[in-house]
Amino acid sequence: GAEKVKAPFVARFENYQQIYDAIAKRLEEHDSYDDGSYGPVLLRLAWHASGTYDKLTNTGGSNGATMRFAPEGDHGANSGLKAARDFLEPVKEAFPWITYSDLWILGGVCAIQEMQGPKIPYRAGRSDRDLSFCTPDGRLPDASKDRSHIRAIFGRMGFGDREMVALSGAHALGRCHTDRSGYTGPWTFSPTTMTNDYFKLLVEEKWQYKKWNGPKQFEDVKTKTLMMLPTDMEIVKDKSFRKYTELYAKDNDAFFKDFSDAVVTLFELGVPFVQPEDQRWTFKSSFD
Ligand code: DDH
Repeated sequence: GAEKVKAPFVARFENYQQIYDAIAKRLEEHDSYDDGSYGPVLLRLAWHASGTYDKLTNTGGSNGATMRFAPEGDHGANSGLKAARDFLEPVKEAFPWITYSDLWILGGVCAIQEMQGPKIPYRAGRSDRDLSFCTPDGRLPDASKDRSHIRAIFGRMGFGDREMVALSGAHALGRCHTDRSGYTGPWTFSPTTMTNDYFKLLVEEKWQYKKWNGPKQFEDVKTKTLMMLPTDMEIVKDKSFRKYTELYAKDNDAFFKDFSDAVVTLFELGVPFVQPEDQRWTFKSSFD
């Protein structure tokens, strides 16, 4: 008689939407972390997994999830990201078929959408690789540096000025921690909601050096509660960057559109996908 062959499990959109929903649920349940959300640190994990990409050697990027291993996990720039990796561990246990590298990026997508940001279309297909794929230290930006450093780091990934400014708008979210980067404070008054406030504040507020024992950073003159990194100030001081900063300060829709496009590119750098570009998935948010 005909033999029944069990079809192998091939994950589809619905399976990834289930994981999205599980992450969104955990975000809602664990609301006493930092300013009330793991969202910002989840986004930072996805960005630091991706931002190691080097287009010349086609190394680094989100494929591999090599930050799991000491050489890369211990890089100064990745300080504090264990909180995000640990947050996602129960999700990995519940859905063991997803790779860490796909999960970390899905975490970033979920964080942006759940914090009321734009939709971030997603492709699956990253594989986990061993520690021999860890990238050398120094591929992520150093906040104490200037515009030429920003252009060197993001240019190495393949980005232009407009995308660099759009991506910087992620600093509407989250905060600096003295025990992680050495810097302190949030960039905006609503660090768990995605807005264009980062650009508005850069353009509209007056900024001065903060007087303290820590690294050189800026504070707003009016309330002294918000912060900007030296690299953030370059986004408004450099003429070419400023053009886009002013655009995004005036036009939140333009910011959301450009941010989404640039983040999709960022999250896919160096990944050999099978799923075609025109068949990305867009996940439903918990409030859709
Ligand atoms: Fe960032 N970022 N980032 N950043 N980032 C920090 C926090 C967060 C730089 C430095 C820092 C991007 C670009 C840059 C987020 C997202 C993104 C902190 C503080 C430093 C320092 C870390 C800590 O103390 O906990 C620099 C420099 C740059 C640059 O462009 C030159 C980009 C492109 C993104 C992105 O997501 C696309 C987020 C979110 C946080 C908040 C994390 C948290 O825990 O809160």
